[in-house]
Amino acid sequence: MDNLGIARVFTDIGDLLEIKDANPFKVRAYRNAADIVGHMAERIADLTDAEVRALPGIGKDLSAKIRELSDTGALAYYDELRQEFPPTILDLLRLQGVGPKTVAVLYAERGIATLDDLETAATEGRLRTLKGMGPKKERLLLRALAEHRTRVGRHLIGHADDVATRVIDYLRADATDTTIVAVGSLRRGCETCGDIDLLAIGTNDQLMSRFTSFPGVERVLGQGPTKSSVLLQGDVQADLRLVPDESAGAATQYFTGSKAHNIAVRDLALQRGLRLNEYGLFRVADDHPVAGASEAEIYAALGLAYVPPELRENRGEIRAAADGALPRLIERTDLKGDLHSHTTATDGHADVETMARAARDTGLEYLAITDHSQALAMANGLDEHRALAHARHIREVSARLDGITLLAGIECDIRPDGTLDLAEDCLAELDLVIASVHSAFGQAEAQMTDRILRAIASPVVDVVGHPTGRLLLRRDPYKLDIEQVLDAAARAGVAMEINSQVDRLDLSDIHARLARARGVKLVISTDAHAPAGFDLLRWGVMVARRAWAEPDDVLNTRPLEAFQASLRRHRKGASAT
Ligand code: DGT
Ligand code: CA
Ligand code: CA
Ligand code: ZN
Repeated sequence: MDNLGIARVFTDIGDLLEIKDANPFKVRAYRNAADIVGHMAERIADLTDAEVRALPGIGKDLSAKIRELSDTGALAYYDELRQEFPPTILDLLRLQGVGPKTVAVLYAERGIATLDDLETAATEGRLRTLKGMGPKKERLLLRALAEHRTRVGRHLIGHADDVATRVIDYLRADATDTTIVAVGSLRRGCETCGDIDLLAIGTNDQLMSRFTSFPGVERVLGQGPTKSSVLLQGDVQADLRLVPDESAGAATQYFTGSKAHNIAVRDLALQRGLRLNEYGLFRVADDHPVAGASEAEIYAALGLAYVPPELRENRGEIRAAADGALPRLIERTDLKGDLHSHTTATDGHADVETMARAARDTGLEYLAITDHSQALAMANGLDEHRALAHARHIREVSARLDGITLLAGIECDIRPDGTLDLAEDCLAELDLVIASVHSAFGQAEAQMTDRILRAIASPVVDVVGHPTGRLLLRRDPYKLDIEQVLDAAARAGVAMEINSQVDRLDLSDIHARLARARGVKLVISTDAHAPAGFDLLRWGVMVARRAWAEPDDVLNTRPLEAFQASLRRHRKGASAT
């Protein structure tokens, strides 16, 4: 079992123990272990027992459990714990606003163990009399259930990509002459994927049986000579199709989608007397093949520039391709720096120097260290005094290291009333201030909008971090008049962050495109809490590409000096509103 699998088991154990009302220290020990294992750069299976025990908060007992999981893929203690409850009970925790304490009450007092049980009980009004509940909470539960149903069966793109890579590597190891690529929503860079679509090009009699015998397959849903589907562990479905060389481009184009893009391209083809399907592009009149071996030749035969997969959503890309007006999309290699990272000073897992070296190793020229401010007490947030001491330390490390420059920044909390968590004269001493919301997510739209407008009005704020607060598949964005916020940001010269954490991707593609249209600059940041976190930049770049962003739209494509000059705090004539 890999690190993430182990982290997931420990998270479940923490939840089950809390549902059981176990000792809070024990609960915290498992959650802490989940956090540490989930954020480690090395495979924990590769560490010695002594190295595992040297990790913070991991003693003899937890290290033995880690070993049992990594060696056998199972844990007797976990299995026993799960026996005490119906297997569905953890599903309830996926609902917004439902924590282990609520689950414990629902189960003990009403016997609720499934989402369906909960829906029935809430609809019949049987929950409002429970301790700590009421008609309002009952309504919120019903809404959370409805939201949950729109999410089931989808997966974060980072997760879908990991799984797809493993399947493709496994298939390729045995089929070196066959090209295998991911298509569908994964290739388009969508924030979540319903399933994984793989396309193999060539002739290979063994490929389908090898696919269905991939070690991670839980169930084979269908197997044929050119198409098979499997359900993988973790409830991810994967489809594999095999097509001959001459249809490679047509099939790649067809199965990449989106459906809306394909329909529009097919209509355009028909207007030109051509028929497009997954086998090729043909003349309607006599079925003569016109193109099919590559995507580029298909788009060219239709009079279109090649449309990058991230733009294929029927959001104006076909007209732009016809007019030669497609953007020169930003690429990962355009980014010169990362502007959001945490260290052990707050809730990160590595010190300043380790983070700096890791950023340098991924090719970055500058990195802003932006630990939390004091309001995040749980994360050991910095007060003014510690923030300035931390800034001195960051600058010392920066002076010592070659090949990377550190910016002494902060992720300053925006309090519920819109004031900043640290004094302006302290923030003015730093090189970069990200202002973010981390509390009171339930505020009404007008209040939340004013709150963020007030932060933007402060002359020391350079960037708004993860501007909508969403957690994909878990928490909806807070209510916000995004257009009003973007207009204020444009006027003030404040940039909007695209946060690259795969469960945030916040701003979204649609909002980031709106930001560009309103004249707001973007930044793409990792929010890394560990050295491995810098790899996530690719996902932020993906969102920016889906937002039609060119390098110039994104401030951290600029070399250090030009970047600093473009920050709000150094811009001439930047106003407070
Ligand atoms: P997903 O899986 O919900 O994240 O989204 P997709 O886009 O991967 O959708 P999926 O897996 O149902 O189908 C993969 C691609 O196959 C889709 O993007 C376009 C193509 N496709 C599937 N069904 C149709 C269809 O009925 N018409 C057309 N034109 N294309 C289709
Ligand atoms: Ca798909
Ligand atoms: Ca599919
Ligand atoms: Zn944050």
